[in-house]
Amino acid sequence: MAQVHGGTLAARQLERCGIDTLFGVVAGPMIELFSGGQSEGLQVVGCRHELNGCFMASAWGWQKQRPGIFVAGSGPAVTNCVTPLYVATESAMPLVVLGGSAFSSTTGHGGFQELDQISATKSVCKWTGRVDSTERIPEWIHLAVGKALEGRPGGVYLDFPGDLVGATVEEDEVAFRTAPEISSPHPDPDAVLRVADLLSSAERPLILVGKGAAWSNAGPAIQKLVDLGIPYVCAPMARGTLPDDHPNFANAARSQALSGADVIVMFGGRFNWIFGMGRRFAPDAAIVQIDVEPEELSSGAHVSLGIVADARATAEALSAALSPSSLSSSSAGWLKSLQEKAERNEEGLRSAEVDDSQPINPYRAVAEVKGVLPRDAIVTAEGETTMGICRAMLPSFVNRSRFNAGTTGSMGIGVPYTVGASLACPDRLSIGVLGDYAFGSAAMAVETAARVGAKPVLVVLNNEGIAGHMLQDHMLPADSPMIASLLPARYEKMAEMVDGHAEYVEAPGDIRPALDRALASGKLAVVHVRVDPKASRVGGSNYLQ
Ligand SMILES: Cc1ncc(C[n+]2csc(CCOP(=O)(O)OP(=O)(O)O)c2C)c(N)n1
Ligand SMILES: [Mg+2]
Repeated sequence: MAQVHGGTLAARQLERCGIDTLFGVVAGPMIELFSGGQSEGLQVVGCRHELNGCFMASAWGWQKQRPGIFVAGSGPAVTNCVTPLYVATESAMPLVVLGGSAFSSTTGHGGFQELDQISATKSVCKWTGRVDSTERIPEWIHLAVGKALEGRPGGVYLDFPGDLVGATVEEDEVAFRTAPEISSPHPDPDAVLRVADLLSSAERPLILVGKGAAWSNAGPAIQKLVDLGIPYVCAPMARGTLPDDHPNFANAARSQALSGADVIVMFGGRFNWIFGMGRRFAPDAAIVQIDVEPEELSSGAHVSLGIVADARATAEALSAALSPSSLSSSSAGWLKSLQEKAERNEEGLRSAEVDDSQPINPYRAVAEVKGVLPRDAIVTAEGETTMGICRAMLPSFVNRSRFNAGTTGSMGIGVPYTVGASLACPDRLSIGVLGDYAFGSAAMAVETAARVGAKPVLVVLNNEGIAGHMLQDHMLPADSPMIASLLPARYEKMAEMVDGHAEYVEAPGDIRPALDRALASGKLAVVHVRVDPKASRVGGSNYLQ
C-alpha cells in the first residue's frame, strides 16, 4: 500500500478539475504542493512575487475558463495575494489561492509567519475555506475550484495548515471528484417576450455587452440581435465579444449611446462605475438586465426587468423571438446618428495617428501597434494615458482577448496578464501595451516568462511618468522633487537580461520596423518607445470606453 502526501493529493484533484498549470512562489509550508504538482506532470510556474504571479494565474484562468491556481506560502505570501484576489473577484476572473499557514501545534504562540489568513482574505473573496485533514484535501480543492468558477467567477482562498500538507495518507483511502456537468440557466420565456416587445417598440434601443457575455461565449448570439439594427457598447474587458469592426459597435459614441437610449438591454454586466452606476441613462429609459447573479439586479440603475439567466441562452431566445422586421423604423435613424458620431470622434484622432513629430506622439505609437496586430491577438493595455489611448484605438475581434486594469482600475496587471495569456494561448500573439510606470511595477515577471518559455511582446510607451509629466507639472508644487514623473530608464534592457529581444525607439519611423522585428524574433520581446511626456489623451476618460 502506498503512502502519498497532501501535495500529491492536491495535484491529482487539480488534474481531475482540468487544470494542467500551477502558479506560485516556492515557500513553506507548501513545498509538497510544488513537488506534488511536478511529479504529477503539471506545469509549475515559479513566479517572482505573489502579486504578479496571481495576476498571471488570473489571466490564464480567464483564457482557459477554469480557475488559475496560485500556491503561496504563509503570512506575507498570503497578504501579497489579497490585491489580486480582490481584482479577480471584482473583475469576475476565476482565481484560487492555495495558501500554507502555521502548524496547528504552534497556533496562538507566535509561530513563524502566523496570521489568521482566512480573515485577511475573506473580504476580497467569493469564498474561503480551510483544509481540516490531509485525506480531505481533494474534497476541499474540488470545492474551491467549483466556488471560483461557477455563477459569476471570482477569487477564492483555501487555507492549508502546514502540518496537513506534508502528512501522508494511504493512497487507497482517498476519494477524488470530477467536476459536475452544469447546464446553463435559461431565461423565463415570458420575460423574453417582454424584452422582445420592448425592443420592437423602442426608438433608440441599445445593447450593452459585459464581461459575463464574454465568459458565456454569447458573442454570435448577441450579434444576431445586433444585426437587426441595434447599436451596442462593450464594457472594457468585453471588447471582442463581437468583432470591433461590426458597423453597430458604438463605443466611440459611448456617451451619446448611454444617455440617448430609450430601451437598454445589458448582457452579463454590472451597473457599477464603468456604466456610471446606472445614473447616466435617460430618466425614462426602460432598463433590462440579464445576469447569472440575481442580487446584481438591485443596483444604482433603475432596472425594470431583470432576467436571471445565461447571457448566451438569453440572446439566443431573444433573437428567436424577434424577426428582421421587428424593430421600429425610427430606430434606423438612431443607429445612423451614433455611427456618424463615432465616425466624427474617430476622425478627431487621425492627425495624431499619423503625426511625424519627435518626441513621438503616443497616438502614433499605438497606431503602429494596431498595424501589426493579427485579428486574434490578445491585447493587454495598462497605464493612465496609455490605457485610454489603447481603448480608443486598438481593436479586438475575438472573444476574451482583451485585458486592462478592469473593474478595480488596478495597476500592476499589465506584464503578468500578458504573460499569463501567453502561457494559456501559446499559439497566439499576447501583446501588452504598457505605460512606463505600469511596466516597471511588474517588470521582473519577464524573468519568469523567459524561464518557462513564454513569448509575450511588451511595448513600453515611456512618457517618463505617471500620466507622463502631466501630474508632476500641473498638480504638484512647482519645482518639487519628482514623484509622478520618472527617469527615462532603459526598460528594453529587461529583455536583454533574459536573452529576449530588445528594441529602443525614439523616432516615429522606427516604430514599425522595431515591432516587426520583435514579432518575428520568436522570443519574449520588450519594445521601448520614448513618447512625448507632455502628450495626453484627446478628450474622454482614460479608464472608460
Ligand atoms: C494598484 C494601483 N496603484 C496606483 C494606481 C494609480 N495609478 C493610476 S495610473 C498609474 C500609472 C500610470 O503611469 P504609466 O503606467 O506610466 O502610464 P501613462 O499614464 O504614463 O501612460 C497609477 C500609479 C492604480 N490605479 N492602481
Ligand atoms: Mg507613463
